[in-house]
Amino acid sequence: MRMALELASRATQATSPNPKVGCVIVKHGSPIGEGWTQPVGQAHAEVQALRDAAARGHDVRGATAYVTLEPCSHFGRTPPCANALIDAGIGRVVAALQDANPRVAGRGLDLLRTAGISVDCGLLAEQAREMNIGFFKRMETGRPWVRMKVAASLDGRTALPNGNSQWITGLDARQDGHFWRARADAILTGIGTVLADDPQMNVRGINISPQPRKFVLDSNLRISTAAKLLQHGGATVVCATAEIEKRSALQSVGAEVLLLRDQVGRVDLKELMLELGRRQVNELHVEAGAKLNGALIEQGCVDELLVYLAPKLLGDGAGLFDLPELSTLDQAKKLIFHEVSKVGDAIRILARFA
Ligand code: AOF
Ligand code: ZN
Repeated sequence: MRMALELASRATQATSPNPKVGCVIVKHGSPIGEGWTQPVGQAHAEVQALRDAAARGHDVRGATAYVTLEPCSHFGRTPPCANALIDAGIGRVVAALQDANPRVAGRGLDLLRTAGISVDCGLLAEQAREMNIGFFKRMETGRPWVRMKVAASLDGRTALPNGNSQWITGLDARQDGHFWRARADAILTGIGTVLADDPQMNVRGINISPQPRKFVLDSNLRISTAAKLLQHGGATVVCATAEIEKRSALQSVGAEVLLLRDQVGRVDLKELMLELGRRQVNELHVEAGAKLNGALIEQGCVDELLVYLAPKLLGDGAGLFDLPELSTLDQAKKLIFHEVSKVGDAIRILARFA
């Protein structure tokens, strides 16, 4: 199963919104077929592994298939993998965990058992879930897994009091940030960041296709049609205003304008998360300023913080999250440190809301 997980990690971002799955077919203790999920619409991991075994001249009858996700049972963009395994004469299937897709959800394992295949499920389940954490979150809640990236000095400052904020962390941490952007289906930022930094909000230095979709939260449509992040298409401006001239100006440069207004005339953040889920965004990467960061946390929209801390002290200056003032400590937002590591000279913390 560890090998199957390694194979799953070879699947590219082009599989999205499909989960990345790996499959190893083992006979007499040796791997005879290996596969991983192909770009969306193409073969799933199991079919690839069966093809690989055939191409290598192996007979898979009676062999064991280790799969990082329950084999599918439905006719989606491709026919069911469970049937492919049955037809090939596989003797045993070991799956890491059940598929959360309601179209599958145990039916794949049932199909295999009914066909007389011996089935076990649960091996390295946690690792398998982590690999597709966004897919599971979306299937279970209709909303994406939201990862918020921030970079600050050791004393939690993102800028000097005069606003100077360029490159608080070193090159290694910035490159690592692109790795996290690359695994996201979409990147969200706010108009404050766009006006201050004019970011491109794309992935650089890693060869991926397609690029993550870009979303800018801009309640009153203050974004310029010349903003860099609108340049190469794939950007959506999320607003709370119906002003038609501003909207058509943005549309004329290829941007999509999405109106999502709550009762007090602001963008409805929870509704935005549901909309992203409907648009099959599994993982959302947020890079925004303290205001939008704070609002998203306050609305319970954030699952995980990706924090880079540089070994510097800035003293006074802007913080990371604008949150309402608390009066008692038990009101504090609670997280658990999921992973802590060093990236270049920075510390990287992945912290999840408890
Ligand atoms: C598998 N093996 O490698 C993957 C699976 O639209 P389709 O036909 O590509 O099906 C997509 C669904 O199949 C997806 O939502 C998930 O439930 C499952 N993904 N299943 O047996 C795979 N990637
Ligand atoms: Zn399948």
